[in-house]
Amino acid sequence: MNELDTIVEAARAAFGGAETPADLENAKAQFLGKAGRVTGLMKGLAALSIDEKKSRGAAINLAKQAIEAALVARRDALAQAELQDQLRAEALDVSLPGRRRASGGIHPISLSTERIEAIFGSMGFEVAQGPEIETDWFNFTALNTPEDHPARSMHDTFYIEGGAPGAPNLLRTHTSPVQIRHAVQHVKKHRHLIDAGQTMPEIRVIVPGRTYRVDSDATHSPMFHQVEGLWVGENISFKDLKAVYLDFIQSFFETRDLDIRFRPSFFPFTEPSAEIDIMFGTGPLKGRWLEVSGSGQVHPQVIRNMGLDPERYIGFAFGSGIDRLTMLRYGVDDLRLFFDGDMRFLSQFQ
Ligand code: 2NL
Repeated sequence: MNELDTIVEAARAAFGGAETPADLENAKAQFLGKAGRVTGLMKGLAALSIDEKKSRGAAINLAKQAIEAALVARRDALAQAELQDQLRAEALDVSLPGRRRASGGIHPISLSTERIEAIFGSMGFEVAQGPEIETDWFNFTALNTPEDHPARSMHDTFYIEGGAPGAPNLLRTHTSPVQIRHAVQHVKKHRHLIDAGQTMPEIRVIVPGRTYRVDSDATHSPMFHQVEGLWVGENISFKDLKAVYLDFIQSFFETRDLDIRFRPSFFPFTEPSAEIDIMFGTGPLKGRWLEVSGSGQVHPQVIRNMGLDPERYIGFAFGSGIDRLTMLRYGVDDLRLFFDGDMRFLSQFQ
């Protein structure tokens, strides 16, 4: 092998051994750079005759072209390899399953509340809302609750700062105050009809919502949910209460095989008053009377506090625990499960 072939072979070997573009450029300098071996051969031409220059020069050029071709080939190969590495590193596995966004759900108490609103809505009841922080007047006095009634004690009610002297504001103990607020607005709106001796549209409203009492065990929570109902007109009686409540409770539990009974009771805001019990004819609760609601004919003083004449207007009211109705409907035995926020429990309602 002549000297030029040896240099070309050496260049090919050096280029082939270069693993990176930088290595390759270093190898190139050894052959084609200013101090490189090919450049050295060119410099040697100066000492030769014209004829020798021609033939030797042509041979060196051929060798140089071969080296340049090897350089370009190796550059391409390294670029290809780099591209392949990059493609491999950035590859997407399109067969992987997507990441799902976890979807929220509706809390069982909210599910019950929505059902209750729909059922009473179908019977022509409006749904009203009001403040959870109440005045002593709307929560107790307007509802005919005497100053010394145990429900008004510090022991039973959460009192908070603010309010009238001697009558601090409080967290509402029932949703009745919202019914008083609603009734007062209703009466104000229809005052001209009432005063003209004409017929006022009936008050027919339910108020679901959060209520608060100082009480905490497996069946009592300091915050609980209540739905109260109120129907006031010129001729609304206990038979209307019985029809409405029976229809409601049978719709709520999705069965007609469900009995209802009224037991005499006492509330300051109704007279007469009654507890409402229900009994299932089938299922796990079959044959047991279960207390689900308080009720009664709205007390004349409460009618007066709404701005109406009790000689002319009469009606009924009831108050039921939404938490308890929900426990019965789903067979839940501990009220606190509703408020612990445990997904293992809550996700069962989705
Ligand atoms: C109970 C008792 C009851 C009422 C609530 C009421 C509301 C107005 C006027 C008269 Cl605006 N009464 N509400 C009446 C009787 C009973 O609830 O222990 N519920 C769980």
